Amino acid sequence: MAQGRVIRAISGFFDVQGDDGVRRCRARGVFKKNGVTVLVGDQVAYEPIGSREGIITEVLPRVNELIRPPIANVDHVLVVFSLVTPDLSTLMLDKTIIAAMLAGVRPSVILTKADLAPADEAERIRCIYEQCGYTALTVALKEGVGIEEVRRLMKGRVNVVAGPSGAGKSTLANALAPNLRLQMGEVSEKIGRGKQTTRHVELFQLEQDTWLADAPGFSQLQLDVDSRELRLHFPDFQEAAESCPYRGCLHIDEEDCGVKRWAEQGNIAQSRYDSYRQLYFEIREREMNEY
Ligand SMILES: Nc1nc2c(ncn2[C@@H]2O[C@H](COP(=O)(O)OP(=O)(O)OP(=O)(O)O)[C@@H](O)[C@H]2O)c(=O)[nH]1
Ligand SMILES: [Mg+2]
Ligand SMILES: [Zn+2]
Repeated sequence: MAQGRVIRAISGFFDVQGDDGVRRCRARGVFKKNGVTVLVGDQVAYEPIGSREGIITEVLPRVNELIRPPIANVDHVLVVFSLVTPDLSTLMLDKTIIAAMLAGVRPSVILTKADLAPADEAERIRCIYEQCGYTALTVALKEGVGIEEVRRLMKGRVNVVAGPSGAGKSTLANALAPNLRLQMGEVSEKIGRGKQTTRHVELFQLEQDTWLADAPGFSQLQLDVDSRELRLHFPDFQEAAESCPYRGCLHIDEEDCGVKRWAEQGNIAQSRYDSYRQLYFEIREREMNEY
């Protein structure tokens, strides 16, 4: 039985890259009945038909799985957000990072359009994420600034971009591999948002062991985490949390909370603490509706 990797999914068909090239495959009929889904990134077993087609007979166990974008078996999420146009939502950025961590995938932060933002502001934001322990880069894609650093980060891994429409995800992929010729879109001046130019997740092999998936942008994301455990996914809170009055402090309404004090003093970025509070209450409300 041949094995390969799903690189593209188009209306019921899956392109599978195996040893002898790419085949357009259908999934075996029983998959639907058994609730088996096939994701881009899946390792699959297939029966070849002729020289260019096949049938997927089995989806091999996944190492991990992201919901936004929908993809399996990635090593690294490039969290791509523009500093301006569209304006940076630190809440969505923080959320996207946490979603990657919850899926067990390492995130790095790529802040695009540095050519359009004040340099000190770009650097201030980059440092917030570096202090969290993530690799964080600012890039100016049209001028080619920062591309080689991103390339080094991706080497030897299966990478996927995640971020809002218009952030520059396809522009980044094109800058890394101009032969891809991916479609790029304008950002609407009127509403300040991207136009959902990329429609499908698609994996490209850049080098022997290096893959990159381009993916549609998204503006909504649900974090699958208990409200009481959300705090553990903010690495920049951990040191301050040691001076909280008790273990398990939620850093919300507690007296003498170390995290709140650090945020007030500027030792934890205000935007990070704001994201935490907002996400805490968002998750809390969902939990209340569940019971
Ligand atoms: N000035 C500047 N423009 C950029 C940069 N990166 C991307 N852009 C522009 O931003 C716009 C949107 O870029 P895309 O690559 O299509 O954005 P995307 O994230 O792929 O968007 P979707 O496919 O809709 O999710 C395009 O007009 C790009 O030329 C950058 O670093 N600087
Ligand atoms: Mg795109
Ligand atoms: Zn606390």
